[in-house]
Amino acid sequence: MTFRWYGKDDKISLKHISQIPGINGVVTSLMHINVGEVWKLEELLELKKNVNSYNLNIEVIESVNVHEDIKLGLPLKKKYIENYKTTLRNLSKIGIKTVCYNFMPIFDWTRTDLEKPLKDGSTVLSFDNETLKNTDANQLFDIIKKGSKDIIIPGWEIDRLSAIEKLFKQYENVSEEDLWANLKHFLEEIIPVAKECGINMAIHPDDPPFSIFGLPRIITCKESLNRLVKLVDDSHNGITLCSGSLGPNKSNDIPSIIRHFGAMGRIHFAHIRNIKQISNKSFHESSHLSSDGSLDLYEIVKAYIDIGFKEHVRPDHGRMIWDEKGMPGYGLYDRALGIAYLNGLYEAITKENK
Ligand code: CS2
Ligand code: MN
Repeated sequence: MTFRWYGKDDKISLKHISQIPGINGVVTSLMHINVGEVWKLEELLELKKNVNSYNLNIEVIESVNVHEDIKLGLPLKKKYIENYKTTLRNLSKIGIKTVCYNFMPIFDWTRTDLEKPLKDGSTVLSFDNETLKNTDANQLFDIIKKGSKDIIIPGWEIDRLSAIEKLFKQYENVSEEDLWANLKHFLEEIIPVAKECGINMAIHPDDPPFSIFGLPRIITCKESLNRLVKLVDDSHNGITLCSGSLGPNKSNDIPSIIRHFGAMGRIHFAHIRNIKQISNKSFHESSHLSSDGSLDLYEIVKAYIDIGFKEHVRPDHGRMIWDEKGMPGYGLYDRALGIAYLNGLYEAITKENK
């Protein structure tokens, strides 16, 4: 069991994280490195030392982001792929075995509201497709900036905003098939290095799992994940199975997807969280409890236990509760409650099985 920690600037301390029952380590990254640049060994060693001093390990790196030039297949991809390889080699030197990344054009996860109030006064991240239709990318950035109270949210860095018009132009002629070809090229370059370093690469599904603003999005369902694992048919080419990202698409049967890719040994990392489907393409996040959302967390945890899953798990996002102030989706309290619940499901199901 792990917890995402955003480094020194995270309001949540390693001390508090280490007090969550059943925690082994953190999922983290070097937040200040611009996408495409090399992560230096000295900085990684320092990060590791800091985390270790709280009796925690760095279990997973999330994410080493992929430069847009790689996704677009532009000439500079060569340089950025070489940098990516160097970063992987440096990560292996501090003992990292799992690296999460995503291949979403321009935006990482996308929401139309970061503070949607629920009846109980908690707030959650939500996505309303009607709102998105009437919002342009600049307005969306304003929503994110307002909701985040100017805390820099990964995936929503200010430098992305300044480049947004250019990026949209660059993606105008990039089809889904082009994006697949660029992903294949990236994996053909990266996976041999990952293999040599003993690192499992774990792609995070697109969140939400469908196209937004007409941009291609390709990692959205079982079929696309099947295609992904075959692009480079090597066990180091695997998946971050995120229930909350695949969940908004009602035809994604998460437990069956877990069983399918688990049997293939291709799930290298698990994000477990719940969402409430409102209508086709609209949803909001919820507490982890099955009855609060649309996903059955019992069936999800059971599927992981049945496949003998031995990789790392983390709760993903949480609600903001108990007047906590901080990065929307990444507060301490509700994610810690999520862990307690997942621990309970895990203990109950494993004991039942015996
Ligand atoms: C999150 C992502 O949307 C989600 O479910 O887990 O922010 C995730 O961390 C990144 O997309 C991974 O690259
Ligand atoms: Mn996730």
